[in-house]
Amino acid sequence: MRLSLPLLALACLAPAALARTVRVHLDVSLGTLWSDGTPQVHSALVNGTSPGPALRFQLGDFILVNVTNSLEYANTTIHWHGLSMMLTPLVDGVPLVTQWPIAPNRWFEYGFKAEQVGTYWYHSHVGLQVMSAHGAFIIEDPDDPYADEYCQDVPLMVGDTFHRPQEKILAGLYGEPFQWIGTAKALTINGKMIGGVCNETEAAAQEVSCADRPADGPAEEQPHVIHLDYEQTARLRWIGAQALMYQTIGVMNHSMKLIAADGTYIKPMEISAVEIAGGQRYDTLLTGKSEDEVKTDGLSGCYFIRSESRWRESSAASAHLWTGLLAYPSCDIAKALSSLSAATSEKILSDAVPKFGWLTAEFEPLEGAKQEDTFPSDAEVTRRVYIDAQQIPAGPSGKGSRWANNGVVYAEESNALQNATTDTPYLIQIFKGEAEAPSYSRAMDPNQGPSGYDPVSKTWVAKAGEVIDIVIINNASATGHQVEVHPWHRHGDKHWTLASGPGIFSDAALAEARASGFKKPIARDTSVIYAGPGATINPGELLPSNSSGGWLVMRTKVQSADLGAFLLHCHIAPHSAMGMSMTWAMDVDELRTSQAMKAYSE
Ligand SMILES: [Cu+2]
Repeated sequence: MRLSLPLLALACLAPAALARTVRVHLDVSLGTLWSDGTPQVHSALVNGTSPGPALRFQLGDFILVNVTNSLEYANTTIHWHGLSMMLTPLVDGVPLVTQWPIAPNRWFEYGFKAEQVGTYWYHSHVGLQVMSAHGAFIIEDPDDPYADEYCQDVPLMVGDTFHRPQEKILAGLYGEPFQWIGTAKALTINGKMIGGVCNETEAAAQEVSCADRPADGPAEEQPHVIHLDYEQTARLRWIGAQALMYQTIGVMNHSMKLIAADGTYIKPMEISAVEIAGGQRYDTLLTGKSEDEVKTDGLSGCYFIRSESRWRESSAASAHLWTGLLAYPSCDIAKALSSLSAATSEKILSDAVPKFGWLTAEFEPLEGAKQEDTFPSDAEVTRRVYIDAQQIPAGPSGKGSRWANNGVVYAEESNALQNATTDTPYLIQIFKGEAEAPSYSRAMDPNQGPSGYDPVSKTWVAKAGEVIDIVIINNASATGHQVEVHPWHRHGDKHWTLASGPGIFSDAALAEARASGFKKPIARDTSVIYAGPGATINPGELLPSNSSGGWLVMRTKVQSADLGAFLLHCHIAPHSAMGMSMTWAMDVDELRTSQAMKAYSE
């Protein structure tokens, strides 16, 4: 018995960091998912599953990922969400921005260094494949300040399901009349939830039957179970891989310690549930109860994980779900699962009426932790760029719909559904010095329109060393007048969430928000723009078109090591596909003339 203690201590030690080269192979293919009981045919999978494998690396690893495209109908790419792509902008994985997309039966080799510790993820960046072609990407920290506190490390991919093939959803989004994806049929964790039943009508609409479900029970059918011993601590890495639904997630009768956001350590906060939007990550520590406490609770050691939608309401009870299970040694898992009915329409987690901004105004970096970047002061800001984001009518009939940033609609659809393309990616245009390539001088020409935008290449252009406050304005839709909640994700480097607020943006509103919160902004890669009056949460209070329901300021520093062509986009998959995305060209002149690029052109 005495031997077990030192053995346990050994198991908790982090492995010594060594410089390594690590090779991974990811294959993107098509398959049918049964996450919530109803099939979803033609789902893009990674290595045959969704989520794909959780990848783990050590800081300093050189990572080589060979991606093969086994999709029959579409191109693909893989994006490394949250990683800076320092000096490797060609492998950021965005079709026709950083690379030619990978055609069916072709492959692409991604190579980059693990430069940042924390919780990240990978996903396809073509069409709506991100909905299922994704997985965790974790870089372990040799100086993890919490290393002694936990023995178990659990990636939890937060998801949602829609019961229609991705290419049909995409065709509907681009259709006239425009057809919205609709609210999610279910919320999931690691591609699973509890008590799903097969909807025969929805299965038949996809030309399959509920009886086609594999009888041997694929892993997708069982909910995710976290096995926890009494008084032990698990690090839970919540990864916002959902296509649409903003969610709040809690473990019944347990609180958690929130320790990191998008790979940045923050001053710990005790929370009862984590609120997460698509693209975001939160790390929490969950400490197990004692055996006595578990007995007192009278739940046989089985504590369900609860996922509820926020900001986007659903009439279906399925928006509020039991999605996983925390099981102590005394838990009889089969019995617990069979005794639980999946859906209830009741909201039982905190903030049933969502609170603007959740806790983000209180986030501060963890003092003493080794963090990558320091917050640039107001004096360092070189300019401010305003982005008016709005849903607009589109197409000859006016019955289509797109999302526009300052009136510009990003278009990926021209290449997403084809098998090959002859267009040249922005980054290659820059390297070659082509006339149509992004141009800083055009972008800064006041006669060309809003500062920072190059209308010829349709890109926003910046220079190394600049610190730019990007002010996103959450305009009411020009079609339906509603205001939604959007997670804005910047590729290429993190930004600081300077502040956000409801209503119309002004310097006074910014000053007020910073006086009451956002004292020490944190660096992250996905910040939510919330919706104040007129949001979908209050459907009776619609704003007139062109009124703002909220604003967000993302402070961005263009670092000389992080140059390239990078997207800044909404991480709601259908919004991004509908054009809610911008290409930012970070120092095209430097890229064109630097030694590395000279080598490219020779
Ligand atoms: Cu959006």
